[in-house]
Amino acid sequence: MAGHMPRIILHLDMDAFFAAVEERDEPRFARRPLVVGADPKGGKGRGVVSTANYAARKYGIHSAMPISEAWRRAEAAKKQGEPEAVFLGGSFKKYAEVSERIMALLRARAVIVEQVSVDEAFADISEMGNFGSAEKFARELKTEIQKKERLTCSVGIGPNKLIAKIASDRQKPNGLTVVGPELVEGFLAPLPIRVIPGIGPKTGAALARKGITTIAELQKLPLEVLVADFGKWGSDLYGKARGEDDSPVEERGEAKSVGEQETFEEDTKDMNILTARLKSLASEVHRRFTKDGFKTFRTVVFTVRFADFETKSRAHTLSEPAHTRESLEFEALKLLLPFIDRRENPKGKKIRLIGVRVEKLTS
Ligand code: TTP
Ligand code: MG
Repeated sequence: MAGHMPRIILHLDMDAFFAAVEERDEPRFARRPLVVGADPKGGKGRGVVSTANYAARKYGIHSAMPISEAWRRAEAAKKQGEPEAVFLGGSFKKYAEVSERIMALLRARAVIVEQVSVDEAFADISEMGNFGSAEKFARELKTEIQKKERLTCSVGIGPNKLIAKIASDRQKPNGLTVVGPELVEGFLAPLPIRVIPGIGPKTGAALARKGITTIAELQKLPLEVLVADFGKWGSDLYGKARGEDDSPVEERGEAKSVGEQETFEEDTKDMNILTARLKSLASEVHRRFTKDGFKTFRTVVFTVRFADFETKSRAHTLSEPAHTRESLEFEALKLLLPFIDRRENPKGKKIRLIGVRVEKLTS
């Protein structure tokens, strides 16, 4: 089982997401500064910038900035002879569809996925076993997203969600930053404290008054001092400055799926072991599905990771919604079989991990 392995967490964040989708779909915008957001109305517009591509960010334009300010900056740049910016209203429906397809690509490779926003997700990939394999996993994921969606993303990998999240932001755009457990302190030390999620203007200003702007400086503050100043949040800060975070990756909110996975002690292609473990996984998925208040599922997804880490998923959508443990077991078993024979496993590779997930849920 995965219990005693070090955790390996991946964080994926699409680059300049809304703007990148527009650039992709409208070649005439390619390489031009692009601002997605409210109508600027020649500088009189109200509302804000949703996002700007990297060319527009060079003009100082960024998310949440008043659109009138963005307009002013774009005009100033134009006067300097820089390319004229394009302002677009954007289509949230389109971005949501692209987002769904990207999340599906991630879910086809990782069983435990937590989507945190339209363009951002965590995956627990501890079963990769080591950070080298995890890095390869991330490269393949990035390549697939590039190939299928013609979009770039940035990925961070770390021993927990905190480090993975900070890491994905370090080399944007199109970055990949891997921080193994032994590198955590050194990775954090030179960074400004505001990269720590939760340190906003208020905590930032309070720490700045103490002369603290980098995480290295924050690391030097004793626990008692932080608790005296910030209470419970102070002790959280103490841990975060050291890169500590044990929060699990979990599908939350209105879960779109319920899934479980298991890594075997030893790679196997023994049919008896595989069916026994699959049944136990299916029971566990069914237990959580019921506990979380779901009534029916329509899609069953089965994932295998072979001994060489190649990962494949197969899904089956039923013509009618189902709800019993038996039907889940039965469907999962049907999905497993091709991985044991020639159809999906021509080289007869052993299996390292299996996962079962239900989707298209009703509650
Ligand atoms: P982000 O991931 O924060 O930004 P981004 O993807 O545009 O750029 P980056 O390369 O730095 O990751 O947000 C994802 C999308 O969410 C973004 O494209 C537009 C939308 N969004 C808003 O509408 N308003 C906001 O204030 C922010 C931050 C994002
Ligand atoms: Mg993003």
